[in-house]
Amino acid sequence: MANWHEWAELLERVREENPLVHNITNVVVTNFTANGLLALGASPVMAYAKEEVGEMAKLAGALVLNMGTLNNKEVEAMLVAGRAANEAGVPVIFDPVGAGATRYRTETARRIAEQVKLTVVRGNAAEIANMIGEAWAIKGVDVGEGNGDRVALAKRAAEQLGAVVAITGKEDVVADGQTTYLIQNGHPLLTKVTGTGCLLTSVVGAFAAVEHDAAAAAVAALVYYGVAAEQAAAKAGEHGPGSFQTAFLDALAYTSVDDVKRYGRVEQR
Ligand code: ATP
Ligand code: TZP
Ligand code: MG
Ligand code: MG
Repeated sequence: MANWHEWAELLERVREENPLVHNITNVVVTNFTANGLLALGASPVMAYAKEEVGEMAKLAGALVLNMGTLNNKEVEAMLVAGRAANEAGVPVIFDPVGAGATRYRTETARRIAEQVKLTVVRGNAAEIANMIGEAWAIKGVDVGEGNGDRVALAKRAAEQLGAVVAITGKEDVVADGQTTYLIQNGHPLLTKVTGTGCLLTSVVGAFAAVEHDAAAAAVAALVYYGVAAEQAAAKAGEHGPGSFQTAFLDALAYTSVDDVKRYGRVEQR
């Protein structure tokens, strides 16, 4: 298998290069996302006006599009930014938050995928399934009941979307159409803090900014993030979600390449 231990070293490259990550994200997670990217060692910017997003996307190392609290004005800006990023060769990372929950979200996710060349799509199983025209229950923005084969789903989605697909949950799956990886890090407390999925999508952006191989960037980002969550839970988990959130931001800053190599659980499927 590809040596994911080598990919783990991308964490150091992010910290050295401090890439600018342009986010068009949702109102729930904006501050948490900016702080999480700073803790990692990246440089966040949020910019939404259609008059400036093309210019900003071209300056960035990665563009992150997140549909969490979408409206038509923002969708228009996402399309402008996405096309500009494509022109400049800037990777575009997409989080189809709530795809499948309403027709508007499902249609918008598909429209963005049609009009923008996406590098990585990161979502829960329901969002990814609904984005490619398959059924999977969703409750608002959270994955619903479903016991489909997530590995097979990730592969189909990667083929159909022509992008690396990361499906997260208790176990994470990354597929690039040829190879599939399973990552078994993380902690249930991540489900008790809003925006941990959205921040993860932006963290994938930071890794994709420093590494052209998008599957390597996605695997490295996910394993680092899961290990950081485990470290945070060990320090502050018993106090509950509030203390965990603070400890997690700290862990994003202090988790090292060695920690990722030691505690990472990655398999090829
Ligand atoms: P959802 O809205 O369905 O929770 P999301 O967009 O918040 O989706 P998640 O799938 O929750 O995204 O993924 C965010 C992070 O939380 C990932 O690192 C994932 O591995 C982790 N995670 C989610 N659920 C669990 C769990 N039960 N145990 C361990 N880690 C988890
Ligand atoms: N509602 C719209 S966006 C959002 C909520 C609660 C945040 C979702 O964040 P995540 O990372 O998917 O939990
Ligand atoms: Mg979650
Ligand atoms: Mg989400």
